[in-house]
Amino acid sequence: MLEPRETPTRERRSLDGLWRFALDADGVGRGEGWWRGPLPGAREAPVPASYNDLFADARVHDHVGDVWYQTLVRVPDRWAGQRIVLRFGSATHRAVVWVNDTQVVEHEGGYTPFEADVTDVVEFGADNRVTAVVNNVLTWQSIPPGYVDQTPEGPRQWYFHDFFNYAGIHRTVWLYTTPTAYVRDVTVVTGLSGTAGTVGYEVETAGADGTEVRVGLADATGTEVARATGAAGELTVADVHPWRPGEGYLYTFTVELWRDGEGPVDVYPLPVGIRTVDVSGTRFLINGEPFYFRGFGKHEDTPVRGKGHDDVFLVHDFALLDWIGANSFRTSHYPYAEEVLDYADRHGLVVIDETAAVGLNAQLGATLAKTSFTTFSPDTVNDATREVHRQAIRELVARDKNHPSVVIWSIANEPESWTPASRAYFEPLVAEARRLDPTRPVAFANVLVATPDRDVLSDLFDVLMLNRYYGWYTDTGDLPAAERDLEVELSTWADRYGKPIIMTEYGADTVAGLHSVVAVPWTEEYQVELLAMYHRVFDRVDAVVGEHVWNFADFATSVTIMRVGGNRKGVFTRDRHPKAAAHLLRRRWRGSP
Ligand code: BDP
Repeated sequence: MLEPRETPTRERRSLDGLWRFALDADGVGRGEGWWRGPLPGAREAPVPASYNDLFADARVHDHVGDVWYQTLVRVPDRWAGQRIVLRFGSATHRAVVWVNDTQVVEHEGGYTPFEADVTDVVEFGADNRVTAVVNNVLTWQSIPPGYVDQTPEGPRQWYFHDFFNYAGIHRTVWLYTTPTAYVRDVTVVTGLSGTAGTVGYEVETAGADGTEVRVGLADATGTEVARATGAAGELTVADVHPWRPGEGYLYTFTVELWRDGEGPVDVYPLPVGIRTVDVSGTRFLINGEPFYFRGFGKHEDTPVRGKGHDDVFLVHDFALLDWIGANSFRTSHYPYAEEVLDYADRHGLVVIDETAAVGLNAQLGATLAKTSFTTFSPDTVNDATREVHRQAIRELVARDKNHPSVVIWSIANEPESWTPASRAYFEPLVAEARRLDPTRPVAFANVLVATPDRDVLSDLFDVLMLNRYYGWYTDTGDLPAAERDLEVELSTWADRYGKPIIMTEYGADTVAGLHSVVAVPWTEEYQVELLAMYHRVFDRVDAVVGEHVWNFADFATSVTIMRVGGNRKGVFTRDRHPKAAAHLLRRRWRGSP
């Protein structure tokens, strides 16, 4: 799926800003046809942002069900004759959209884009009403899953993951044009051989009878280095400048649709980084060289705006990643905004790209949602859930396949992975991820109870990604015991699988400003000592090829007795101030004093 861009043949207009906003506490808006006129009430909400923390109102914060957004957009006369597309970067967790009185699209899944061709629905040279109903309910058939209890006070949402269920229109909404003959999709696969690079490509067009596809590749100075004709092929670049961690060198791959006598009827440029990714034994290779992941599991989470994308925090978070010496991060636990991946491409950050399949795990559910259930069953995570999960993988790959920064598909976080049912559930999903993209390793983040003796999934995957909390959830406060237990477990994984191991989570809740001369849990000193202990072990286990601390920053969670003002495992506070551990990491990762 292509991002909307301004090109010689395309225009785009952002619909971001204040929209009308209405809470549909009684769930009557769909029946009453709220899209047909101005929304009730006087509330307004910014797009993009989560709505939960905007108003001083618990009913909004804890709302379960539909909310409505509405705006007016003028479609210029000069756009007549073009194809007009309305595109949402995301709406969490599902949405139905109308333009004027016509329903144009509905979409399931809170973290991937969707769009509708609205050419026949809009009025040119006039204001058009765009209305979206956004629903935040998590069910056994959503990714991530959850369930709703009916209580005397109304519906109560439960879920099995450790981040607050922020909802709303979280990413930019675009109205954009394409010509009627247009480039619908582009897939590139890059390679390196000696000093040459290759860009294999496939272009999908629509309405393009009688046109010819021409492609060209320009280097970062704009000099054309290769060109070809035809919808599929391979370009060769002599003396290639590869994309590499720390240096986001990008070429521009430009697709043109030519019609005889008319010249290019559509033009679409795509940034392309030429690099390779491989797994060889216990090594993770980028451009044939061993790569060691240093960084974090992150969240899209900031004060007030929740999960709304924000360029200020984008730039600031990447500046902090650079300051601390991180070279990579995981999009825990859902696909992040496209702007984040574009930025990672340009700045040479390496990304583990994750679906929103978090919490497929009855054991975690028992802690977080105080309920007992069987993870995989006809009444809980079932075949229908798997289809939603499969679709989530498809949409992730469709959106992110061309990003050089993305080097691993993570198809789930901490699912149940020790039962025959879990294997039956995951086998086809792994196959699907490989079918969709044979070029990138596939992995999942393994939960601490799924030790090498219990786990039945890891042979299906290319890289072992382990989330471990020795010294926190187990061996609490006992770092010598934690050090022994961690090393035994890591060595067992290494011996048994001979695959690269990335520690995708390790950390300790830490209240900024809490100190103690004796390092006890929750203090800054304890976080420092715990991370240092993990690092000693990583350095002794050769198969470990990466360390991602949990978490980059403190983040909002649902209410449980395990959390005080959210999850405090951040190395930075929620407003991005460093805890003492930030300096430890900076010393290790940058070698800075
Ligand atoms: C793991 C989860 C992560 C949590 C973390 C924690 O993958 O989402 O936030 O533990 O407990 O179970 O801090």
